Amino acid sequence: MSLTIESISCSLVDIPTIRPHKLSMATMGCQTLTIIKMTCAQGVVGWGEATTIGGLSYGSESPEAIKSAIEAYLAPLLCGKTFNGVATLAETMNASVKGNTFAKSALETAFLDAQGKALGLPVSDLLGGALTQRLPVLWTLASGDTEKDIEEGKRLLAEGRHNTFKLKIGARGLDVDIRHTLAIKNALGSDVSIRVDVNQAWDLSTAIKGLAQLQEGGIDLVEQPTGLWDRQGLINLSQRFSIPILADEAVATSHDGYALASGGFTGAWALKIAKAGGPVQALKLAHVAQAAGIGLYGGTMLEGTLGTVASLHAWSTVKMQWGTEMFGPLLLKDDIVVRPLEYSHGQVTLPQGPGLGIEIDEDKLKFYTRK
Ligand code: MUC
Ligand code: MG
Repeated sequence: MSLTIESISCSLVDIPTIRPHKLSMATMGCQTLTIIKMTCAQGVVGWGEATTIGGLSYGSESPEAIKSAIEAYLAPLLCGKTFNGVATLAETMNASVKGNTFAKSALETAFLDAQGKALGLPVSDLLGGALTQRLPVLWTLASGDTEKDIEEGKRLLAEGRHNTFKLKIGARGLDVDIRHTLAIKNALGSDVSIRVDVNQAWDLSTAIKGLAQLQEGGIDLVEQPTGLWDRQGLINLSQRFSIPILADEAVATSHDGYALASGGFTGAWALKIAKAGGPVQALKLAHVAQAAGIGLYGGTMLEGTLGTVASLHAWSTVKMQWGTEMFGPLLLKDDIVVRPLEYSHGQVTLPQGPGLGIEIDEDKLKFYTRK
């Protein structure tokens, strides 16, 4: 189904978080969503989101740079042109703009939303069809305080909202991080799956010590222990320990996936639409993983509902052996959609309806847009 893009507008939306969220490289108190409105001929409107973490401390595109890349370069390339699908849209963007996968992800999402609405089909149908309508979702305990994290974990278990938790470590010394992790593991009980995300903070020798202790302590998964550039180090660690390693920052596109898999990496990969350049591009990495026998995990950049739902449509079409972390909207004090997502029993429901299946509350969008 061909669509002519008439205009693209872009807003920076600042929403406070429910509590400080501490990662190894930044502490978040507010999340900035870059929101795209794509208006196509016949009045069809698609929405997309590009979100990163902690300004420029996590990724190489800041919210302000994403907005500027879209307004100055990508929107002029796309407006006035007709596309029959995401393949030609991506080809047009990639022919003139290198990198900038966050910005491209928002545009690919908005085009899929518009195309789904025009065809009367959910985005998951455009991506191959959903295998499931309910996806597992863990929660990240990252207040920075062991006792507060235990309290939060116990409350969420009692409410039945989540049964799997990820801890953010790496900002403090290894001994402190191991004590913190094992205290939470012991307090929440042996049935609860605990994973950690180091966000690249360890050098190789710290990683070797840390992985041995986490493996011994019954932790289920260690995410990105070392620098994203150290591909060989990550491959060696994955072969040396039986605790599985989840590559996150090290695996953005299908090219990274191919290099890791052919090098002998044995762990799992975190898919993120922002790293890859959109839901379709992220699924290309998923297919490399499937071909190589590598497990998958649905990752987040702590997006609001729009970006979370775009990811869920993609994740619903493949088997996620390690579940997902699509809890971003729950970390935000408010959102810009009319109906929030339904989270319960450690799962989230894929919205129904054409396109992404969500309705933007344009008054709220205006209220939270940076002036
Ligand atoms: C990351 O690196 O995984 C995902 C969950 C969370 O708390 O932070 C993000 C980023
Ligand atoms: Mg991570």
